[in-house]
Amino acid sequence: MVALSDLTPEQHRLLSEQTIELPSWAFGNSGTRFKVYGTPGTPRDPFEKVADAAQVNRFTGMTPRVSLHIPWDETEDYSKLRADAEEQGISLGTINSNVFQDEDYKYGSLTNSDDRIRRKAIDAHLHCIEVMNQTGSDTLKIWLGDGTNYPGQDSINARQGRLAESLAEIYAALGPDQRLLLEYKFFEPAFYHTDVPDWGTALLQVMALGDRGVVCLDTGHHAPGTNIEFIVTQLLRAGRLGAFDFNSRFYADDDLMVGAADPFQLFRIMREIVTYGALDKNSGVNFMLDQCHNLEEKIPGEIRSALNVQEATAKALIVDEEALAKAQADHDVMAANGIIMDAFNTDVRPMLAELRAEKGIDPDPYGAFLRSGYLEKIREERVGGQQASWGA
Ligand code: AOS
Ligand code: ZN
Ligand code: ZN
Repeated sequence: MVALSDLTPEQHRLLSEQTIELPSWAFGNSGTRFKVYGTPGTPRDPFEKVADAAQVNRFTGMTPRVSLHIPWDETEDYSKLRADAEEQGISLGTINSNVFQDEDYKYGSLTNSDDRIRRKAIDAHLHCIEVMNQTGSDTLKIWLGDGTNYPGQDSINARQGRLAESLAEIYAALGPDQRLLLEYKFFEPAFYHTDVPDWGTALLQVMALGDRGVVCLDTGHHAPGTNIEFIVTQLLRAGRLGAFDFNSRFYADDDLMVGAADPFQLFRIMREIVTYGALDKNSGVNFMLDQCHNLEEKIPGEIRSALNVQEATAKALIVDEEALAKAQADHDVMAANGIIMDAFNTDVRPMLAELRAEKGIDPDPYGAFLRSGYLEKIREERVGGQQASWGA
């Protein structure tokens, strides 16, 4: 066990200031291609999604931003949405574009050889930038479903060229304080080749844009067995790790609660973040969730996920650095690994309960939310909640 008083003031500050951004779509209904199960009380519009996100922040004290998805969260009045969020103690974060749910994008969006369709996809991003200007968002996140299913279907090279040109036009429309965050994913919906399949492609594409081009690492977007923490360090070293989309996977892009499938992997990722000095809120790395709660209640699912990241972070912070440095210098493999495992196996939950008490929130966020009566209230008030997406 470890107590808050065991931490250095710097460790204490980092833990206390850590924030996680919530995805609006996690509050909507979602499912697989087989079935979407609804949850009573699901939000019917972006205002209700914001209200639910504010609840997660109220009980965890660490999720003060919510990402929007355009057009799923399209509204007439973004300044009202912004004011509503602020009134509830949160802000509107990253804006996610969507160029994967329109018939026109069947053969690609920003990579499409048809000028009309490519124009439409670029314009959809320019619209997202207009939204960002109203919501006060500083990041445009782009994930593309673009790719092909069969060799010969299209030229991989030509598509990379069109992608670069499209991104350059979008990047040029960003304000000086806005970033372009490009997300990669190795497959799905395309099965032969994907146009942004890996961190190398994403990195090359954003480096060609300029300093405000960064990469989003979604933990579920890698082949099984990939050493994700290695990629984290590579992107940090390049100064281009813009954000995480945290979630868990057992198979592919499962979008399950982060820390549910492999808490040790999450710990190893946070360990790279901590040792690189990238936990600080000014590091430029945004810690976001990208999850879908198909079976579980959505707000409790988001609360559990935030707490899982917080626990992994605390464990990454309490590693005995001095002993580890000595073991590494001595090439004492067993000792070094033992020190890391000691931290991972430490129960940090009582310390985090202390941290919450210090912030004036309930030490048990999950239980406190269930006791609050909010779920019962929205189940009664909201009828016919919104679907988030297919396997987002
Ligand atoms: C898709 O697989 C990606 O993970 C996206 O980050 C994300 O889920 C999407 O923007 C929501 O549609
Ligand atoms: Zn994602
Ligand atoms: Zn995904």
